[in-house]
Amino acid sequence: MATPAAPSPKKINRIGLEPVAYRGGKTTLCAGCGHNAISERIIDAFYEMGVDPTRVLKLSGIGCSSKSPAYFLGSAHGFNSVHGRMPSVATGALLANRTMLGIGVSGDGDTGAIGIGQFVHLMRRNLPLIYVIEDNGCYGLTKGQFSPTADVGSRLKNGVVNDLPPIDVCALAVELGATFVARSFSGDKKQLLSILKAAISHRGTCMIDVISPCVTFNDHEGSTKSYAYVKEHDDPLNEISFVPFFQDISVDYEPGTSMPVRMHDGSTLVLRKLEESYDPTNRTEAIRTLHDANRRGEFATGIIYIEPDGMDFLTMLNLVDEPLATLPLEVTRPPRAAFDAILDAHT
Ligand SMILES: Cc1ncc(C[n+]2csc(CCOP(=O)(O)OP(=O)(O)O)c2C)c(N)n1
Ligand code: SF4
Ligand SMILES: [Mg+2]
Repeated sequence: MATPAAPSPKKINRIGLEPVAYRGGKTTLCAGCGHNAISERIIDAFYEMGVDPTRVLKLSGIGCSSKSPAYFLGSAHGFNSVHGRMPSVATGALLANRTMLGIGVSGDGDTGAIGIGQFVHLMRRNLPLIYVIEDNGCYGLTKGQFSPTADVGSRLKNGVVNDLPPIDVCALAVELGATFVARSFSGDKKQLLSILKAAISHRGTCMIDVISPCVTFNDHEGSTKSYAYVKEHDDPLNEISFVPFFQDISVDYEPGTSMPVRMHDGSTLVLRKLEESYDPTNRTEAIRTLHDANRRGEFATGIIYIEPDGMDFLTMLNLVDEPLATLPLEVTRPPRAAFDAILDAHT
């Protein structure tokens, strides 16, 4: 009798979890929506980096995009907040527990319209948070109206033409002080995965604008956020290799054409220049490059700006090591005698 084949070993990551531990609920978004592809990459990135999902805080506002956190990391802590108000909820939550890894998912409407005030202050604070914009140039959930990232001349299905200039959320983030700014495309698995893994290693605000076509309302000819248009006009600035701190591999790179960036957690990001002489550590150059690409009707993708050693908001506040959320009552509440002393001083 033939001996039965030994079962193949289960695929696990460095903390012993299987990929299924990183999945969430079944998506209720339209089949083919770019947002679903982004959830898949988030699942892959957190699995490959061996992040404990129970130590993750996932947040969002309102929109099809903001429903996405329900579809990844089912055992993480989640908060689906109010339209455009996720940044303040994230700030409060991370202040209460600085040991959590925060990821927020927003939409171009959620961020660029009702939430623009909150977005601006989040970018200048450098809160340690991965902030993903699932950017389809429209309000998908409310049936496809133009959002503030829609390009001039872009057309709705019913023929209406957008004649307002767009907000470039990447240029805005760079200008305001975000320390990790990237742009990608939901259809570019490799690039988006590398960017997300690097973002997990960064300490500070990671603003990642992902062009994510809305197949139901904004994927037709005449739209500049359709799969066909984005594929045709994607202009990558760099090719990204990422070596996490737990892989003991020495990184080979050609000086002049590649640039290694040492991340906060000891990982290495190697950026091979595709655009001649592009330096992603130069803020002014980043903004100029984004303006040039916009003028040509192209999307500059990749790591647009990176400052690996910038001071983050929580460090700046000089918080105690123990998370505020778990400090015992005896520490957070002054004793009766202290209150009495204050009252006595005022009588
Ligand atoms: C205070 C408030 N105003 C307006 C709305 C209606 N609304 C819901 S989602 C949305 C826009 C969503 O667009 P976006 O953020 O781009 O997400 P998408 O659906 O395109 O992924 C709007 C205007 C709301 N829910 N709450
Ligand atoms: S309406 Fe558009 S954005 Fe919303 S789920 Fe469908 S394809 Fe995605
Ligand atoms: Mg949208």
